[in-house]
Amino acid sequence: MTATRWRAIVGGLVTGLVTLGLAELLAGLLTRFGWSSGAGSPVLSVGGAFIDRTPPWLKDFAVSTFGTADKTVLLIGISLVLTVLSAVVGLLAFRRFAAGVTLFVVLVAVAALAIVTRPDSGAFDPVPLLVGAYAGLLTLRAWWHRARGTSEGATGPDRRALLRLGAGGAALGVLGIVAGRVVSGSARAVDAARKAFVVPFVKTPVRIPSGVSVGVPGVTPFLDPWGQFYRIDTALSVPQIDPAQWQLKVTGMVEREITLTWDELLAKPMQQALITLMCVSNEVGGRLNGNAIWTGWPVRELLKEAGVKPGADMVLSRSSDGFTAGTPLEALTDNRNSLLAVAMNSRALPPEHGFPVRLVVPGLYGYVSATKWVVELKVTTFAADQGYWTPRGWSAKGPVKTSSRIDVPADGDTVDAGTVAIAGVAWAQHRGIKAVEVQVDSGPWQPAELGTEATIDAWRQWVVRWKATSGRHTVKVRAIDASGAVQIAQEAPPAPDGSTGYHTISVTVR
Ligand SMILES: Nc1nc2c(c(=O)[nH]1)N[C@H]1C(S)=C(S)[C@@H](COP(=O)(O)O)O[C@H]1N2
Ligand SMILES: [Mo]
Repeated sequence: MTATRWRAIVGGLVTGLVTLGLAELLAGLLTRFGWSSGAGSPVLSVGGAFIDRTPPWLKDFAVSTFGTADKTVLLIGISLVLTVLSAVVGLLAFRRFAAGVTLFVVLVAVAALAIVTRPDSGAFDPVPLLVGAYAGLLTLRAWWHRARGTSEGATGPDRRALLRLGAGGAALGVLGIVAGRVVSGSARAVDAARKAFVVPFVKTPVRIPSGVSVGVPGVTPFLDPWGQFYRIDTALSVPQIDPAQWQLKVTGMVEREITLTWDELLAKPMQQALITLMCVSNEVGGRLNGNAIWTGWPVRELLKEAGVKPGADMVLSRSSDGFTAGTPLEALTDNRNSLLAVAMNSRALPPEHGFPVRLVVPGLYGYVSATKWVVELKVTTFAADQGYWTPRGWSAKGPVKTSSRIDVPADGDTVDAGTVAIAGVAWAQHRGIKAVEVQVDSGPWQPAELGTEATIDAWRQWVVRWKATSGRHTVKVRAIDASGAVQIAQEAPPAPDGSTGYHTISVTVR
């Protein structure tokens, strides 16, 4: 490639970096200081728009190939595409400056469209990109003049000036992107509000019975240790919501629309409940579930205040970032502990788990119930509305399926002959676990010893003390819910309404 071409490409890259660096930095500052909820970031808004428009086959491919790293892969992909497009802008600009500028403007317009159409986009959110784009255009023009040698008195490319411009622009760009990400990571108001948060008083706090643990090392702890709760959502960056700005609107088929503020919510009589959350994407033996004590106000009380009109059968909850879940009305109005939760294990919700307010509903998979950063409850019907995942190939309704997991030994472990504790957890939220059984090779199903039942809404630990004899063995587990229904043996993948099959491991005994 000729030197001119290289210069053109570098000019395009520097233009792109200056644009993004300035935009990401400004967007980060707006978020940090509470002027934006984060939609100002061009990269994250384009990424978010992409996620929401990803066809189900591509999403399934991404998740099965990259797992929970799928978001990182998406960001890497966006960076690569942006790099190529910036280079093209540079090359075009060298042929005809106007052509390069045209492509640049088109790209900025696409990103601006992604920004203004984000569900949580605010009035200031397009500003960082526009400022960045203006600086980018100035950079491109300056580069073009110096590379062409068309500045006054010049006789050829001004290599020194190009080096300065290139290094300066690239440094500004990279620093801006990094600094923007860092400062926007947590909004000041959110940090302050979480620090000042005092867990609301509850009349009857959850008391965990002493026997919930079977006392076997390596078994999933009854309550997830702080910071280790599984996380699943479509958000590329964690929404930063200042509780002082937060509102929950109750809309749709109600007698009275209601707008609830943070202070009003905290003044309500709060309850505590132990609930094991569960992701529908969990594979047999997987770990996409977690147990916590949630503090919140029962959703049924709010719906009572609003007055649900006859004919409604669903509540579509909406998060600030546009995610929606369609929950059967009944699950939010019967006597179960469906909560507008403000605390997890007696602390403010972590931002990634929905601060300031989220829904938790015992007995349903998270995708149809556990909306984080919740801002609206629309009372409606399954005929009229759909939650986020339904048009993407998942069932409209998602009751949790009875299931169980072997935590120890791990699949493929080698253990000593003698008594070996086989142990794990089993769940059938809101029905309760009656029994767990283990089968070694093709032997009889043996009953496990169960941890005390704290509530039918949480998992139970179980253990079987196995007289292990040397050789290779296959160990299977199955759970039986309180109604006597045995866990489904037939193997099925997570889509469309939850995996089934018995968790099976192989162990070598020496
Ligand atoms: N706003 C929002 N809430 C959401 C989701 C989401 O993508 N966005 N995902 C749901 C899904 S699929 C699950 S399994 C649970 C997970 O909650 P956790 O991340 O606190 O464990 O959140 C639910 N709430
Ligand atoms: Mo999920």
